[in-house]
Amino acid sequence: MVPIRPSEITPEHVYLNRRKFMAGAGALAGAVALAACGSSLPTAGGGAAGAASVPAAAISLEDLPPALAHPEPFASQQADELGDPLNAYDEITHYNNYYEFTTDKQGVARLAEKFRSRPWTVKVGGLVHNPKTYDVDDLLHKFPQEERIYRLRCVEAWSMVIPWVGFPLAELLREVEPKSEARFVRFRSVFRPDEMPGQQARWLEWPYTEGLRLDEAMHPLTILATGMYGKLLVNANGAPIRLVVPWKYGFKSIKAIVEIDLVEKMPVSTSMAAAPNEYGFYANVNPNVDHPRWSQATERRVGELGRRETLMFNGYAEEVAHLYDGMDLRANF
Ligand SMILES: Nc1nc2c(c(=O)[nH]1)N[C@H]1C(S)=C(S)[C@@H](COP(=O)(O)O)O[C@H]1N2
Ligand SMILES: [Mo]
Repeated sequence: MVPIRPSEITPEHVYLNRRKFMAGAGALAGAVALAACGSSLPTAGGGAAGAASVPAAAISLEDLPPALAHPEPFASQQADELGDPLNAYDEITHYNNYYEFTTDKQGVARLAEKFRSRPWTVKVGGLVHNPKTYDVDDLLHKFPQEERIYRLRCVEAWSMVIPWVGFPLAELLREVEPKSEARFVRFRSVFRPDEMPGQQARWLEWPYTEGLRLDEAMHPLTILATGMYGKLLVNANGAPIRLVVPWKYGFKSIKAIVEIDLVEKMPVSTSMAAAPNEYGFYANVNPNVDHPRWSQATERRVGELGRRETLMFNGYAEEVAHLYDGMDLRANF
């Protein structure tokens, strides 16, 4: 069994802030953290899902576009374009970062089980000509849902290969027509402390917030994911709709989005607010720029022994490097 380093369990800023909070509250020290340390990772292989993972039971498969209507986990290919195998459905749905619920990656799935991800609306506004609030199920039918097999590389240096289903964010943005002053897109997750125990304390700034430069948001690789393995997203992966930006560290791929605003100024993301010297706005995967407290040169692919090299822009350099021409990637981390 590969020992999991604490840095892979919880980003340090979260750990430290939580300790601060716990000390302040003088409470529940036993509940803290790193409980996952000795436990094993989910095993690789075998894509089949447990019935407990089936989301949104109220929606019948006939009401879903074909790309999301698979009764069992389905992917059109078993590997990414580099030839590396997909992670298993059970791995992807049971090893999660979702701080609204818990910092225990293997505890998210259970804590998120009862979260109500429907009905759900996404409000798109700010500097746009046609602000609009969408029901998420209308989005499923309005835009063609397609499979995208992407690597997800967490800033904590673990990674997976995930067959998302979704649609390009650019299609939604074109529909609301950004005004010429719009330069960034800001995303906000849902705020529901009653259902999300992690939000009951202010150890991070809620709601979880992220941002992209407008050209990054319009890039064809950037998607809003509505599904995974041919099925609707489960709560642990950010149901009913989340961002996926495959060339950036995973924390940019914000879950459970309720609001998207076009803005003029660079948004301050939750991670930047928590530790500005450790988490930048760009967060492009870059093996040459280490995190202040650990190397980013290599990563652990969940389900594999040993480590593999981290690829520039997570292997998407050909598609996205031009977005950063002339930029100092060390300064703009
Ligand atoms: N709202 C919200 N979005 C989030 C997070 C979170 O805690 N809250 N964690 C991020 C991090 S750190 C990662 S690595 C990915 C993990 O996505 P996954 O659990 O679907 O693999 O989600 C990102 N999106
Ligand atoms: Mo992450």
